[in-house]
Amino acid sequence: AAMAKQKVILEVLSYHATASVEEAQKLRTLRIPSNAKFRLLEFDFDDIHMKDDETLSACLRMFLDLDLVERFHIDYDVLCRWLLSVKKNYRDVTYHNWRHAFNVGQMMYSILHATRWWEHFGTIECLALMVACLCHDLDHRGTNNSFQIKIHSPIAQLYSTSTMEHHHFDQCLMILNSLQLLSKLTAEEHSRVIRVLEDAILATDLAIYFKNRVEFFKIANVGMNWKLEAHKESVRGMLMTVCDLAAITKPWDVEKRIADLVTAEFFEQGDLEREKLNITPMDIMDRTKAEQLPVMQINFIDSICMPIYEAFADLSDTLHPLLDGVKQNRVHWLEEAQKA
Ligand code: 5BB
Ligand code: ZN
Repeated sequence: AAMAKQKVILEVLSYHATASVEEAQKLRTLRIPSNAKFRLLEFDFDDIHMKDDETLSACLRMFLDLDLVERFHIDYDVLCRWLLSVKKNYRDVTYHNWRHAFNVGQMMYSILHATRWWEHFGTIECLALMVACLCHDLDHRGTNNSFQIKIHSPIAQLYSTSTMEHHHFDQCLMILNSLQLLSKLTAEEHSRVIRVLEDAILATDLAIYFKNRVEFFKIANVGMNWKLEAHKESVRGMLMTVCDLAAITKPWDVEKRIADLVTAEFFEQGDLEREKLNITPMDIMDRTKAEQLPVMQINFIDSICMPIYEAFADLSDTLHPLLDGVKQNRVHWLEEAQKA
């Protein structure tokens, strides 16, 4: 069984894109604009007007500003090659692509700043969280966990729960190791980063969010004790979900555009299920049920989004704008539902 698993691991990881020397050289010599120029501290940040190069410069700016490069003696050239590789190992799928990962990273950065929680987490955990955000959907195929299981994909043979999330983490480790991004960390620092990183990437499985949120709501209720590792661990996991779902907090035009991408990707999976697997897809993936989407978004907001953004607004006043954004989008989706 161990041998069989080894074989599957090799098969799954064999596809791996690396950056060219020229690309790395170009990125290394780019001037990196300020975070203000990119609006990186804003919760209503939108990447639509940015070129791919600029998303990479923006990542460099975030790592520099969080003092991760100096603190961990990260070689700037290695950091450039690592970012290029991370970007390359996202596929050109409709929603779960590099741009999504980049937006999740920007949201984490803006939250760590606005709340000043970077002081509580410290540089090790901030490094792990930023790497986690940029890597949390690596090699996503535009299909969900249950689809991997239905098609008996090699990844599903490796992991029966949090299937894709385990794979995103494996891909993340592979790229970190192949470029030796963390080579200057002490052994203790290194193992701590990897532990926090694994928890953070696995936390982006909604099933894990549901399992862990009960505990989190209790913490949000009584207030955060930053001296307790259990509290910090809980907040880190929930923060990943907050960043992952943050499209729902954005100005309506941005939210509408991103929801259309989510919808398109869901429908593409539904089409595959109908054509290749001969099954009727669930409603959210069924393009014949497109008129139900606004109602589905309202359910998504009420059952998943509102509770977590409410809890985070309780933890820090600075996060209230995110909750306000969710509430405004709920009004818009209600209007859409009445139109339909
Ligand atoms: C979410 C959980 N899923 C297993 C079943 C469907 N639900 S849902 O009913 O809350 C739902 C969520 C239904 C429709 C949806 O979108 C239709 C456009 C969504 C939805 N999900 N809407 C969004 O705007 C966003 Br963003 C998302 C998240 C999409 C990524 C799915 C993976 C979640 C990882 C945390
Ligand atoms: Zn994601």
